[in-house]
Amino acid sequence: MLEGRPLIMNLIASRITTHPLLPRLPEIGRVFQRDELTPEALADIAPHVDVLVGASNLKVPKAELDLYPNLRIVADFGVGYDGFDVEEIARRNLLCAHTPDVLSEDVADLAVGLMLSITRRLPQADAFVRAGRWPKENFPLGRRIARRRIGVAGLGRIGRVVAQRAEAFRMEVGYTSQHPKDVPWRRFEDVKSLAAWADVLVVVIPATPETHHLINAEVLDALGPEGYLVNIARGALVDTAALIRALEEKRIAGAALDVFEHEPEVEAEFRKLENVVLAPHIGSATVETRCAMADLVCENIRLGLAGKPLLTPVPGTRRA
Ligand code: 8YV
Repeated sequence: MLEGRPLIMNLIASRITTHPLLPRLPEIGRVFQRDELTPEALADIAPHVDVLVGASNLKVPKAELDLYPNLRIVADFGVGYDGFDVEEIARRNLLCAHTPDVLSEDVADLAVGLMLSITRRLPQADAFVRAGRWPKENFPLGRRIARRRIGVAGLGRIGRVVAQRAEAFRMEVGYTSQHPKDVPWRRFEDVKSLAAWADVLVVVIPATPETHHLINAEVLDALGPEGYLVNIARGALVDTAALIRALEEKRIAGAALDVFEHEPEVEAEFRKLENVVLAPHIGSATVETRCAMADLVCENIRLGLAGKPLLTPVPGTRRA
């Protein structure tokens, strides 16, 4: 705390002008942009920082936490917290909030959009018309999704919404989850058997050391040459080299990806392939949802600073 106002260190780059959180933070405290500070300025300010703001695509490792000896709250602008050292945050008894639920519908919508984009070849259809090819050529046939099988790998908050949307498309739903759920859909023991059953495999599993490269060559081969992969979770869940090989060798029909192992860098091979649809991690990227996420981040920070229970603490960390 400096001059009576809480001090907020923001790790989200200020160049991201579309970010609705950035103008909101000064309502709560004095904000410093981590990426704009010189090492000397950082050293001066760091001991006074109360709140650290990050996002799911940023890293908050122990070394970052070490900089702020008086830190009280870590706020994540996102539902996923795989970049945050949650164990260390809990060990230090810090408050830690994230933004579940408010983004589930948008992320699920993107899964459906990607599924339709890859099966009906929407990006190629758009390019075909723009290039003036329609009067002279036939556009190749796509594949239907109605009455086909969707495998939701990870029936959590977002996975459930994906499954509900798929039902409206009259798809048959299968899923994996750590524990059986009270849902009318078929549960599979593991992702390989789900992939073998499904026509479209949608990955909605949190990234942890245990789920690293869960979607490997074996799972892709189980999905098979008629099967499509949709990843809206994290790039690290998929063995990228194995996926590129499977796509190049047409051992799966296609992949639609919103997330990448080394994002924002995307492997050059993906850009050359016809049987992929690529998006720049836009699952939650609508005005409405990003504003709801910003509201939730601000509310959690306010509550935490006031010593009141957080609305959405990260599991494994304290609520108040
Ligand atoms: C965001 C996300 O892209 O919530 C998550 O886990 O990956 C996304 O909602 C990200 O947090 C925004 O920077």
